[in-house]
Amino acid sequence: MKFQKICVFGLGYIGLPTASTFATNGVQVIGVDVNPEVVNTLRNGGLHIHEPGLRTLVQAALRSGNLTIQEQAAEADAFIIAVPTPFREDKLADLRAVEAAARAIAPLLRRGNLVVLESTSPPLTTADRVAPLLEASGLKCGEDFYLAYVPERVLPGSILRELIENDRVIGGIDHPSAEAARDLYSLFVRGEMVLTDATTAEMVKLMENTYRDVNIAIANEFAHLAERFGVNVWEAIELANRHPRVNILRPGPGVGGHCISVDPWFLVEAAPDLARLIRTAREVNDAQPSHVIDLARQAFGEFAGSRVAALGLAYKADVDDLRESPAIEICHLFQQAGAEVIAYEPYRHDQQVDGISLASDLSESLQGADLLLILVAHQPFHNLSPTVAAQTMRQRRVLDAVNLLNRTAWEKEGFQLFKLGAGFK
Ligand code: SAJ
Repeated sequence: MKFQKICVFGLGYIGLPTASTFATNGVQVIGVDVNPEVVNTLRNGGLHIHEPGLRTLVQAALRSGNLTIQEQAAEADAFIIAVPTPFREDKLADLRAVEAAARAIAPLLRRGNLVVLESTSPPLTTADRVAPLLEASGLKCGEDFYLAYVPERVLPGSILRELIENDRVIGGIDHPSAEAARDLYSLFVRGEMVLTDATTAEMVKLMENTYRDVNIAIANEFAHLAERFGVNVWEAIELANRHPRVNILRPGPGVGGHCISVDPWFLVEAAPDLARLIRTAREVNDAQPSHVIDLARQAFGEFAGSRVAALGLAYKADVDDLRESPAIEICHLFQQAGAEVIAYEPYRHDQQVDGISLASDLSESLQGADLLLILVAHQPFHNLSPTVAAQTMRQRRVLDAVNLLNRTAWEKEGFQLFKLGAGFK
């Protein structure tokens, strides 16, 4: 099947790189976003998100004349839905953006078109929620138009490379739909494309992220056990990982982001009676921020009236994404304990984030601090100097939640260094 013009809904971390990559591969792309600020920023040559290499790619796509950005969708050969599927307060999937996109596509749909859902969704969303909305057009799914679920699997921080190189799971509502979607993605994907049905593809996506969540949960639980038994978990993991079939992940301040901290709930929601381990893993990881403040109390006592410098607010190293960030939750917990928190996030230039003051540089956040919290292992923190910190801070106390700091160097400068999963060891 040939695609000359496609329409991509949602210009976020997935939709924008996808739209731009199609455009730089010769396809005419209409990038649609309901947020007028996003549309304006992109049209004016700006970028509303940080991802290595993305600026250059978007500029190339715009310069080629193949990418246009607008608030309204238009007729096309294929439609890709790459909008967010967050969860609500009650942990149920919020499919409103997916449904709104499907409703917007219906009046534009023509015989022979392809519709692809990329957004992570609970099992059966494509068949039971998206197909009926598209069929409001009067066209029949499978007979008049193709429909497929093709999950994105790219790792924030490496999106541009993984978009092209990763294998893709292509789930068709029927086999011709899977083949049509394969034809579309073969325009730029170099990984293998494996065809299956839509519900299997939905399940595969959720399994991938749930698998990672459960593995991080066990790493976090190992950290708790190590803290109790006076063991350094980082050393223990390194030793255990010498086993040829063991690969334990890293404990940390918690699991954030819009994927791994959210997606497993879609399985819990779909089958609460079956997803017991998955729910427990979510609970273990969600409890990490309060574990961090408990550790800080255990190490250094109460915080009322103290000044706390928090390094990193993003959900993981070297991204600017703050969604579901455990670091933000930890800052709030310190504030609730009466501390004044000054955070520094090198990838953001806001003055405040969710009621947390942001320093404009590292030394401003360290100024007069009684405690230094290392919450994210961003590259710019790797060379953090204990000598400078010792001169700037009021008290030499540090809690490292990500095993970033060299104990010997910091202790040499008179710091009390407490590490998650290792204590003062
Ligand atoms: N984390 C740990 N310990 C680890 C690894 C990660 O605590 O050993 C934490 C991170 O700090 C972060 C969270 O987990 O807070 C998630 O980070 P991540 O790098 O594991 O994953 P994401 O959310 O950035 O991207 C994931 C990826 N999924 C898998 O690796 C199975 C990516 O391939 C998906 O495309 C993405 O979710 C998505 O969009 O679903």
